[in-house]
Amino acid sequence: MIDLFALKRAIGKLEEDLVMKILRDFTETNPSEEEAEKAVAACQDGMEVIGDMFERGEYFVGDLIFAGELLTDAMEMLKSVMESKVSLKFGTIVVGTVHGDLHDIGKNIFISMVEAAGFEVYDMGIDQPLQAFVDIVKKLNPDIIGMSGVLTSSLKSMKDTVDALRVAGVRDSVKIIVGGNQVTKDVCELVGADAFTSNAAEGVKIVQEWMKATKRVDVLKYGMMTDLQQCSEKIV
Ligand code: B12
Repeated sequence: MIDLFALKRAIGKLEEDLVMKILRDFTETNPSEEEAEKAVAACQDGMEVIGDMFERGEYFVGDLIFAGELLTDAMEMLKSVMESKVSLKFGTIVVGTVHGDLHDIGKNIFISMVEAAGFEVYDMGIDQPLQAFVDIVKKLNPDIIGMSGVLTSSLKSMKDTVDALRVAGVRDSVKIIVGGNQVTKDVCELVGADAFTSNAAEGVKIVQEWMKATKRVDVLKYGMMTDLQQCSEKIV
């Protein structure tokens, strides 16, 4: 029997050894699908604690980086259980850092969190040209594209990328969320994205809402959603 509160607290406190011990013990008990889903949700809750502490100035960027790595390792351990027993793929999301930008820490944190939330993620990497986004949409037909960028120049790259998707005739086949510390509602509108965020946990909530709207993912699993940063549309 896994102690979900202990798992959430250990993630929140970045206690790597304890997190790994809890999950190792858990996977050795031949857990059920339901238990595995709850373990993923507890990890996600722990990341929200970290996000809150970061916003309050109690954790720093280094802690976020460590948290991203910790969650990646935790998900690796849970994957062995989930791949065989849990069907948690609520949607497919392609995530890349836009052209000219080499920063990927925030992107990787979002990827870890959105994977933990049950999305199938394709990580394009950094400095991705416009055509790479067009090609990947045509190839994978994802539900969602996530674009990351922290440089001022990245905002133009985001807009150029959305324009390229439009010219290629694939813009309307995907939802687009832009992330990074500079994105705002105005930027989102200018870029032509559907939503924006400078908080990975909030980004996860936004994409979950989208999938719930389109694929009827279980609302109760994630609880009540807060006022999300939609760019041009309201969640219904
Ligand atoms: C670390 C860092 C670097 C590292 C990056 C390492 C790496 N692997 O990413 C290195 C050393 C490579 C680097 C290089 C440069 N950097 Co730098 N860098 C930073 C620094 C200190 C931290 C960035 C970071 O990781 N933040 C922490 C993460 C967690 O935050 P985040 O990215 O916003 O991500 C969060 C959210 O935005 C969201 N999110 C992010 N992406 C996405 C995507 C989606 C889809 C979603 C939903 C959410 C989401 O989730 C994350 C968690 O909540 C910032 C300073 C700062 N205050 O940001 C400067 C900063 C971004 N860099 C800057 C500069 C100038 C540069 C250089 C030009 C320096 C130089 N002269 O070479 C180069 C540019 C290289 C390039 N072409 O990209 C400037 C940018 C100024 C500007 N306005 O354009 C900054 C702001 C520093 C400054 N104050 O001057 N940098």
